[in-house]
Amino acid sequence: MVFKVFSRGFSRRQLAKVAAGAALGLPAASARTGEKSVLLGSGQPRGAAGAGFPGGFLWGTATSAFQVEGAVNEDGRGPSIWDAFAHRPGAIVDRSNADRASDHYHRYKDDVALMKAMGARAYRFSIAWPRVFPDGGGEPNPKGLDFYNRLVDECLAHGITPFATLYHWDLPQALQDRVGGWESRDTAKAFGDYAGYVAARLSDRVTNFFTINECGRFVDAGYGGGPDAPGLKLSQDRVNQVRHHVALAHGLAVQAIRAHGRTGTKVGPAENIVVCVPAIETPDNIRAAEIATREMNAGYLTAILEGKYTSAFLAYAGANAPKFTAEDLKIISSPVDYVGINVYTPHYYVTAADDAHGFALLPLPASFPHTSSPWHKIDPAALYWAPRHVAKLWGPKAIYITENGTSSSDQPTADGQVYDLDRIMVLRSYLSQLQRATAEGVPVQGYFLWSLLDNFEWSDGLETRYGLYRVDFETLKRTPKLSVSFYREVIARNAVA
Ligand code: PNW
Repeated sequence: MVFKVFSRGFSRRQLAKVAAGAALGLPAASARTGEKSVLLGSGQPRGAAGAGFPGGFLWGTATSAFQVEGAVNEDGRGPSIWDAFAHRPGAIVDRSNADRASDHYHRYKDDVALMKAMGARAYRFSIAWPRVFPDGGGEPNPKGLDFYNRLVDECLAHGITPFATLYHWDLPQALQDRVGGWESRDTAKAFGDYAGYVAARLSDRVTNFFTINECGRFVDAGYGGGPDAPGLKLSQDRVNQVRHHVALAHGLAVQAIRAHGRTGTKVGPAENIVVCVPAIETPDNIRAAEIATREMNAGYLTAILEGKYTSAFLAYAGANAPKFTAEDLKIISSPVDYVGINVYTPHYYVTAADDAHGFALLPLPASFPHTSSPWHKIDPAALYWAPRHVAKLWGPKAIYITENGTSSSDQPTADGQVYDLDRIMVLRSYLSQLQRATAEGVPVQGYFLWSLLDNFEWSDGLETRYGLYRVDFETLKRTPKLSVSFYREVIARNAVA
């Protein structure tokens, strides 16, 4: 049995009903095209029976400023730590840089149209701090914020809800030069001021903000000797202090948004939570994986959501523990409206252990499968356990999956198409596990697929492709990969397709 569903003239409530039908396991045709879906050949949705998401579930895509915008010298933008780093010989695997990237700065209208064509209802983008404050603080650059005014207006005109991330790694170079970047509390303070400035000007149209993207990545990879800007190799005590300042910056931004944003403005972190999967789903291992989640995220998420550093974290850090005050922890744990988590990969497999910690982390076999990015081990269960642990440990009002997706080799075939079947396989299996979580009542309200476009994948450069749309970096032409059809189908059915 296949229903024909036509989108024209549908109210939101009616569309929600279609979604509810999908939740009951009833196959619906594409609400976008009004045509029978080719993916419904068998008349049955794939995945678990009743593989629908809750009504009103928000489907979106995500990008970040430095990775897509280009236009690095336009309209008064100041340099960021990533500009200098991307031009450092040897820093970027494929020797590319992000001077032009996907040219989103000039093509944002086309890109919003691409989202609309998929039926996406939300866009998570980031604001480039050095566009708004070229010097990190002091004099704002109104032309910089204007870009985001235009982008937000374009989204709203197309029924796409904007979600703005305030920091996705492009620290103003001036702050790195002047005070040592995140090594200084001054940077946390400057971030709070910037957040307040943006909230005052955008919150009439942007209701949802995320503070900082992936503290867990950029602190260690940028300051601890990894592959990211600013490319420092600090000792562990200094890295821990950097992390503390980033947590403090998050809290100051939450407070600034409350102070300067319109009533009802919402805010939370967007963190690449360390994902702890029970090796085998026994009650003891599940409990152990919860304990492990709390400890393995102790330097940031746990501090934000509990207002303390766990005793195991402080004992483990020993003399390298960050220096902090009780007042700092109060700021860090300022109440948030939701928790955003980026989920790509399982980080640890956990079993129960009879020791003081209560959990053991198992070594990963060398044969564990991964995507075209070697760090990205594939286990769809990560997208079930990550939000479930967050809900169980901290009971937030809402959770967003702020990123999930995969790179893939993405070579066009002779017909010019990109049949990214590996990406579809990863997305389908991960989404089945997210559906399992929502069906059990884990309060996940939305999902942002990383990424709308091929873009500058940090130190991997332009040739590691995460987009739903392929970008030809010579012509900047966008071509939908097969996964666009897949995601459109998921959105239309509000179910795993
Ligand atoms: C995220 N890991 O990075 C970032 O937020 C994006 O900017 C990036 O393009 C995307 O994921 C794809 O890499 C991550 O090792 C990098 O677990 C590494 C990990 C996770 C996320």
